[in-house]
Amino acid sequence: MHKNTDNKILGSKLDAVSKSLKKSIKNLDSYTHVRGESLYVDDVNIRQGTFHAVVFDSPKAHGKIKSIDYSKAEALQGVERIFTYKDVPGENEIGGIIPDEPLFAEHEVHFWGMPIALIVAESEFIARKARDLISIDIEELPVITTAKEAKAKGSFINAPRSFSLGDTEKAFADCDYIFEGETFSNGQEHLYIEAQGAYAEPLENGNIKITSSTQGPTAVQKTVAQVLGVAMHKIEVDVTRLGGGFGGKEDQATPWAVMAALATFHLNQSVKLILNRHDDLRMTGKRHPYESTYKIGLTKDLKILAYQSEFLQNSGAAADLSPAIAERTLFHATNSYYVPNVTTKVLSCKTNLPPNTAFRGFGGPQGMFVIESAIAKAAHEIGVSPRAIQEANLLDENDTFSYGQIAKKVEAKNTWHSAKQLFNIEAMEQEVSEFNKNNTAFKKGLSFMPITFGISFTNTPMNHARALVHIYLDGSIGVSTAAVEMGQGVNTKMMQIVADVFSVSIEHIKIETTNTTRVANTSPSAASSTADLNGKATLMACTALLERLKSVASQDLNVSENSITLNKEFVYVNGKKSELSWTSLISSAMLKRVALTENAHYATPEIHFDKTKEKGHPFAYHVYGTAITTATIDCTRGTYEFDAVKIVHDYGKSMSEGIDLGQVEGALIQGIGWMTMEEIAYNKDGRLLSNALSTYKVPDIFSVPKTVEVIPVETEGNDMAILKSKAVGEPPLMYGIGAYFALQNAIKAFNPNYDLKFHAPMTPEKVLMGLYKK
Ligand code: LUZ
Ligand code: MOS
Repeated sequence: MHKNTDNKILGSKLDAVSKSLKKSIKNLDSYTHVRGESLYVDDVNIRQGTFHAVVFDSPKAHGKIKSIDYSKAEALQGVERIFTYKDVPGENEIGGIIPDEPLFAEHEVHFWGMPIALIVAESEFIARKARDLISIDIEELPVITTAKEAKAKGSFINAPRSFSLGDTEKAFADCDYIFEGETFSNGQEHLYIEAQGAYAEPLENGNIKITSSTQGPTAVQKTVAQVLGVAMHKIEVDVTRLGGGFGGKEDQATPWAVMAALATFHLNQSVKLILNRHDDLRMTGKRHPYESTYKIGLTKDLKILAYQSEFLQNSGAAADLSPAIAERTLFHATNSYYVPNVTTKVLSCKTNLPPNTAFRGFGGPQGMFVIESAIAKAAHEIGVSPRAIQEANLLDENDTFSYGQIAKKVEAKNTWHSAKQLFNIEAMEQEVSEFNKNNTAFKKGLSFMPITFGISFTNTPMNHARALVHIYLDGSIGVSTAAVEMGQGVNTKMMQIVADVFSVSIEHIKIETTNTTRVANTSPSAASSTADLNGKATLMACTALLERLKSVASQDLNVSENSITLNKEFVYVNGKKSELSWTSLISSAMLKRVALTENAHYATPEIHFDKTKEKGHPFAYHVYGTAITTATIDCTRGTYEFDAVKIVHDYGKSMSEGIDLGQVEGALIQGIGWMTMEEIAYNKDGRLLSNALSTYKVPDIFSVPKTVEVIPVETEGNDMAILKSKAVGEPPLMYGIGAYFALQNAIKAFNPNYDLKFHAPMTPEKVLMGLYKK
């Protein structure tokens, strides 16, 4: 679907396209993936006698547990034991930010799908059969499913947060236009291809090894230790790779690993727990639905002078990562715009849904959707193109974000104007208006979507990583970091760094599994920061080893250290190849008893944030970009297609064109899915209705835009990014927001009386209602 950019369109601008993008390396995993040889949790060679586990979960969203009868299940042949909260030797508590989440329900249940017990049996089949034999009596309590209801009842996770800049109240008095409204964006199912799972095995002395499909090995280790009441060093967590995470395994891979470990702890036998798709959909949290209100004030020349919004986050039944996600919503509430007077507030509303969690963008997309809605509303009422308002307010160098950070190396205008020029916006608009003039049964719409996304964990103390690099005596290299490979290609990037520093071919390098005994106290692989943080640590470790090797070479060749470089597996002196090869150099270092192992620690410099003032400099840098989306709607059916999404994206100096383009395309489609088709539905009793892929529609190959064009903008990159290649994981998801507004503009072309609604996803049903609503 990616089309190489036509040289004619680019013309002389081609030179402006980043030259470094020529560098292209295949994703390391591509070979084993296509051969079906890549290893996941379910592929672990299980020990003889391994038990299999299934979770028994609540069949009601809220209530008091009156009684549970396990006797029939326990009597089933092949059932080993059923574990409940009574079997927890340490704390029955898994909450990461706030301790408000039991591993197993004790006397009350708070969401439909809340774990109550773990059935351990000889086979998964038997455990499932046993689950059907458990009877439970629950006295039902009132169920809250929406954030608004929770707010009305005063049901919150924690205290609200609020950011402000300037004097919003006063500024509204100076505005020529003021508009208010409300928006809704729904949740989103992660739908990682590999469901949640873990395999626990007993080692000697009560130690336990866990293979987990987690983005956060340390979170698993810490929580297992806490629940079992043992020290962290008794627990080893190992991760080879995940079949996708998208944030769904940042916190919510933990309970399953803990349960498997708990059973192993008691039985001294290996235990495997892998959720099937239905259990996973029902028991795990998703992207947070948000109900929000906005007030936007503009001057006659379309400058946004004041902006106010209140975000109601549907957090679900426990905090999970909700407070951090709420915070990121505030950080991105003004997207790519400079607004001098801003007041934003977020309330994490406690409901009886599964605890909602991290999902690519981490609350940022929800915040951006609201200001884009406010701009669309203002444009509609004033009678200008939304684009005119967007363009008049783009962020500039040295503008201040509402959280106090000063914008530097801003590419908002650059990507915007490059997109207009490179994609020939006049021709695109002409085509849309001609089409709309000549067609009644079909209409086209076009939208612009600029993005600005902050890179770093918003929680400053999480921004660190380590790398452990061994050079073995034959010259081969083993690299361990905290980075978890989940399909994003981070292992390939780590390998590139090592190959670059030592100038050796990738055949010499192995990226090890992510393991808490080799790299400890890690942050999860999240926040788009994994390659930056772990890459910087890897670079530091390799550079320290290189210095040592240069010293060895200078002794062997009797030349100064400064004259030495490594090039294609040979030592060069003053740029000239010597006889000393990489492998001979390593042998020599061994004979000289030089340490060939290095451990490095990287902590992002400069960042800080003061929560008491809600001001600081939380992000190492920002990623920018602009997408132009065109859509065609079928005005008889309400169905639609995306003709094209054309993007100018700020990759910095990409390390790998293929991998980064894959991230942009994947994120874009995931964003379009969230905005246009993926419809999470719970009934008012809190039961998930969209509980299978027959009722939860995700984008397939037919819903992908006919053209996706991504042009890298020439930027210097950023020193805080690894090798000046900017983080790419999350930012492009937000291009998908443009899909909503392209559809909305197409509806307006058909029905000029359309009363704008900001209620995502924009499903065909909603398009149809918009087309014919008077
Ligand atoms: N996870 C997290 C994240 O714990 N903190 C963050 O700031 C974040 N941002 C994006 C995605 N995951
Ligand atoms: Mo995340 S939303 O796990 O970066």
